[in-house]
Amino acid sequence: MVEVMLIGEPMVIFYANEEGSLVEANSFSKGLAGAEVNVGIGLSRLGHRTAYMTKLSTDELGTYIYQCLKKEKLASEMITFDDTKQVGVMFKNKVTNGDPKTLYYRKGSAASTLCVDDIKKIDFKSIKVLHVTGIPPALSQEMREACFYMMKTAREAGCFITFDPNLRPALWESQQVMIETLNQLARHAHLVLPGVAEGQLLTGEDSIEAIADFYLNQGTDAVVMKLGGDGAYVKEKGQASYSIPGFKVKRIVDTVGAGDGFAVGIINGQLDGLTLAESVRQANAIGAIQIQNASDNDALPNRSELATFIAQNS
Ligand code: KDG
Repeated sequence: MVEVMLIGEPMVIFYANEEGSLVEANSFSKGLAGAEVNVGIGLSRLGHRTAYMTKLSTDELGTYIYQCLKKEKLASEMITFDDTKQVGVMFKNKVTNGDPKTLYYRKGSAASTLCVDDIKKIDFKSIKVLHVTGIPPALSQEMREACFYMMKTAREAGCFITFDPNLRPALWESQQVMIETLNQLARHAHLVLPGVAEGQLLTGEDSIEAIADFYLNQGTDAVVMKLGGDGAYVKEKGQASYSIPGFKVKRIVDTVGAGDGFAVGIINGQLDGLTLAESVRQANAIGAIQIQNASDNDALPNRSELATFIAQNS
């Protein structure tokens, strides 16, 4: 039985091997990227049967992605192919600290053509958790409709829905459409996982309390807000808010993928029957592991690596 369902656009990423701007970079390493695929890999490594719906090209890059997904043991029944399209490609520069620059070449990709008819093939009654991010609805009108349909149908079928707004302003037609669409999608989620800056932009509120209240008043059960090195702020419907401190890291290598690692920790904790506070602690740990590695998913831990990290850093 599939425990977790994800839908998204996987990309081939080329990481610069030398520090500096992409203008000067000459040598790159190849990898797999994509917010939802990162979450899928993380959950699969922790032993959860995870299905990933996407559409790939049949060329070498589509084949590379397919092989990576198989290697990570993601359930592949929902992967389809289109030999007239390409997969998305992205480039990332190498930084010594903080956020790298990313460039996307993904418009019109195979995955961006996924639509409501594809979602109709999913049996949500047999799935425990649906995790959605704000990236697929930015990719095309079909994908946007598919996301609304998917969240509504999954909720009716009794799935637990987590939603990470994952803002990518460059992919949207306007900031206003991005804000309206993502806030509407968040209404269908049980748990919303914004970063502070994302929450401020989406709600127009300044404080973390007011951002959380915005989503709770919309009908979500809980909000877990990512506070970077300070950990996370949690507010559940009808309960007092609390914070869970973050883990100290020696050196931040690259922040991309930290939010995906965070989502892995939350979902893993919920599937394992942990409290939300215990799940958030795991989420903080996986986020901290992620920022110490340049890859979007190479460092995602298995169960023993996660336990060791928490034990050594508590
Ligand atoms: O969250 C990590 C992602 O940013 C990265 O893997 C690429 O999914 C991606 C995107 O669309 O930005």
